[in-house]
Amino acid sequence: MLRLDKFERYPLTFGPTPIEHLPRLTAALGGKVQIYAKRDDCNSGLAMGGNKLRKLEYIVPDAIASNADTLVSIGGVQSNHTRMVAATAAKIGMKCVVVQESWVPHEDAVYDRVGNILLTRLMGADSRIVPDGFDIGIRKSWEEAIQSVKDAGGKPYGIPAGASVHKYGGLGYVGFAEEVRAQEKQMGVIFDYVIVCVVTGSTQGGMIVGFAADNRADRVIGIDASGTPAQTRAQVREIVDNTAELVELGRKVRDDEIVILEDYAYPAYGVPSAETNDAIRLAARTEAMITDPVYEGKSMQGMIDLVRKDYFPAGSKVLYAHLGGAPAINGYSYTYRNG
Ligand code: 5PA
Repeated sequence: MLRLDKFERYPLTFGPTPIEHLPRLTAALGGKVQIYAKRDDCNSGLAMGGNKLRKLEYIVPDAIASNADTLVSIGGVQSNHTRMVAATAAKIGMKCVVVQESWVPHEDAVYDRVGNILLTRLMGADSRIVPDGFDIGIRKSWEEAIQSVKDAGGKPYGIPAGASVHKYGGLGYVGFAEEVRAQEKQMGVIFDYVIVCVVTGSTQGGMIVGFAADNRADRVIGIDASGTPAQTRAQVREIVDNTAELVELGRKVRDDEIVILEDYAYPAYGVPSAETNDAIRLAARTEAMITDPVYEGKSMQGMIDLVRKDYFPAGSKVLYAHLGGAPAINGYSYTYRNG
């Protein structure tokens, strides 16, 4: 038994997210493998939701207990995470400063006006665009933003990129695994694989710990979208170790239980390939399921390619973890001008 219950959780989501069968996508991919999706993209009424809220549910109690008045976080210009931190701050009555680094070489005229950043600004966050490039680690620009809140007499609470290297960042997705186990019982199915996009690492890291409890961590297939997979893998490793200890998994997770495929992040973080765009269109046209060019489009591309390559034995049930991110698609208006 994992000890997730000893951690306080501040509810930001509706509760367990639905799992749905995707029959038309399944058929479009030949029907040998059954495709399902767990819809964490529909998990909340807070500013369109997404994976970060599961993580933030375990971080908010610590932020409140610290007597902070300002949440300070970081991401790219079209970061989903900074949108979710802005939403959380609004919901709990704190101020919010978010640093938006220039992680993506954007070519769309409205990139810094629409989608995530529009929503972030609308919710009252102080959104600061800085020129620094892509890096999932602890950033100087973030430390400076924390200092700037202190200098102004405020009390900051820092949340790193993707809430990942926060001490409680992995707990939310341990909860995902517990939820899937309960849903499997209700539905009378067992999922053979889980597909998850990985960048800063605590989504997959939490799942790995959660599924290690019934020895199927290696069935969590991470699809790298960072383009810096060595750094992502190292960060997942660190999060897995820390989270396993927190929830008392009782054993060390082996390196071969951390599966991250590196083949789909090209040409770069935040830039979709032709194959990413084909995958986004296929999911949209078969299931009206919207995936984005930065994260979920790449994990969708990975899943489609793996099905076509017979990576999954015939008859497998594959669960695609849809982590959100659709608002960013507005920043790619030229790419999708013809659909
Ligand atoms: C993100 C992350 P992890 O960062 O936990 O590995 O999750 C990857 C991921 N899908 C997958 C969506 C929709 C995501 O938003 N987004 C970051 C952001 O700033 O939005 C942390 C990078």
